[in-house]
Amino acid sequence: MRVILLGPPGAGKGTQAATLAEKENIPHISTGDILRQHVAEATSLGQQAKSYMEAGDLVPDDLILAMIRDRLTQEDTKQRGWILDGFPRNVDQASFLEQLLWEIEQPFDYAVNLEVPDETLVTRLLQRGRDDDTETTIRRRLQVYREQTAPVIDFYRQRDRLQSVNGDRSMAEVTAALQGTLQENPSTAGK
Ligand code: B4P
Repeated sequence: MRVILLGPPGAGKGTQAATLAEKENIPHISTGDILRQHVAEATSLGQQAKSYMEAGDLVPDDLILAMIRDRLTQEDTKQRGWILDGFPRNVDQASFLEQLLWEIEQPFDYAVNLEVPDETLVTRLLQRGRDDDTETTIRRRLQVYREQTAPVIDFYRQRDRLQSVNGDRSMAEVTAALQGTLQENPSTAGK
């Protein structure tokens, strides 16, 4: 199974990707987690990414694209698939991913968009309280989402590869809905 999980900040991408990856025994590839690891280790990438993340802006593509190429060409992605969480975040990243997956012969099954209203997103993120979960940063992340990430939904809709799931429910209900959606396609079921 190769799945791209889309949705605004706080939609439950990270939460659901971790659950699905464990159930399916596939790698969970989160660009947010990889970046936070770099920041924690103060690598050169982490030092460059930190200020963008703190401001709620996207980290520039020249840093992100090399990072994702490196991750998707590691050995563990070649077996049972993967679940991508937090990437692509703009249309240029989506085009890059399309080309990369073609090159490495790993076509994805679906992009699944988790739909959650803004009020729920803000409440969830304020409760979580990560460093970038302040009211100002959350507002900026939602703005960046609307301007840069939302067009990625149309990118996959135009390719007839988009599924939508209502993420405004309990975690278990969202997981069940996601699994149902992914298994509707006979080419992904059981893989
Ligand atoms: P991410 O780490 O991707 O952060 P996110 O979108 O805010 O989180 P996510 O949506 O996964 O949170 P979740 O719902 O799981 O990105 C952080 C930053 O990194 C970005 O702002 C950007 O700067 C940078 N970045 C990452 N990828 C990038 C890229 N490709 N290009 C450029 N920059 C990039 O969790 C939210 C909370 O809701 C949790 O507390 C969870 O427990 C709760 N929750 C989840 N589901 C719930 C449910 N059903 N009910 C109740 N609570 C729920």
